[in-house]
Amino acid sequence: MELTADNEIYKINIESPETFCAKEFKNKMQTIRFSSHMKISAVLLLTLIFFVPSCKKTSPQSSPDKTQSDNSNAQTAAEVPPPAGLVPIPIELPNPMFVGTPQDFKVSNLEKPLGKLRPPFLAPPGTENAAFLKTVAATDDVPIIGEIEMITDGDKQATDGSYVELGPFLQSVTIDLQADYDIYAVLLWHYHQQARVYYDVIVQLADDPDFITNVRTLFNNDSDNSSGLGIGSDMHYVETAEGKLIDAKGARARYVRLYSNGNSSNELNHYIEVEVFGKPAK
Ligand SMILES: [Ca+2]
Ligand SMILES: [Ca+2]
Repeated sequence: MELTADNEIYKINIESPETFCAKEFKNKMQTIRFSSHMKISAVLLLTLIFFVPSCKKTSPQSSPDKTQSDNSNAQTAAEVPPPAGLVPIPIELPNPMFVGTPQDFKVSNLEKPLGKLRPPFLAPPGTENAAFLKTVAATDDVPIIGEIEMITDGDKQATDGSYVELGPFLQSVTIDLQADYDIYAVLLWHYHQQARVYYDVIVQLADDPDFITNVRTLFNNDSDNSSGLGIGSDMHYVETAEGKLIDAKGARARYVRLYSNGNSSNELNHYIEVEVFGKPAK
């Protein structure tokens, strides 16, 4: 007799053991046990096949409100304009002269490279480079290479002929914007033919050319006060074609001064360009 996975047949056979010899009965019982296990396993398997996918299927449906909520949030985020109607400032970058950033500088407190382009810097519409072609004064007014005027001539290329070289020790350049501006960012390029770190980089604003009245420091990475202008907590950074962008937070000023004190390659001080993004004060 063929055994099937039917409880009724098992019952009949078990109730009539005398029709089997002892060996046959034992074999039959093992087969029944095996079949029972198979049956239980089959039931479990069927349960898993039908129940689990139905769980997966129902779970997204069980939270339709959340899905709709996520979608509406995404739409809301896309529709929200930048804070207070701000727009990216119009930065034009020069050609890069090297790719990547060497990591073998023995410079303390060195900023880690971003590893990608700097995100757009946002400021009120109409913010422009107020330093373009404006007058520059320097502590070293007889540069070793180039002319002081090159700092605001709009040429930001790294090549020879595009940078001005000032003497060693602490040197500064001062840009006269010729009127008060609400300044949102200062963007500067010391040098970007090769990766370098410039020391004692300090950027200040003031209301007068001698930096006596209403002096504000926007950036200072002179960690040991070798400049005598106070200890700065900003980080050293590696010069690249992107320049160094410093947030000025809308501070109002006419004069912008930048200090440096040599660099990781030599004791000299260099400038390719300084841009001051602002709007005329009203
Ligand atoms: Ca220039
Ligand atoms: Ca220093």
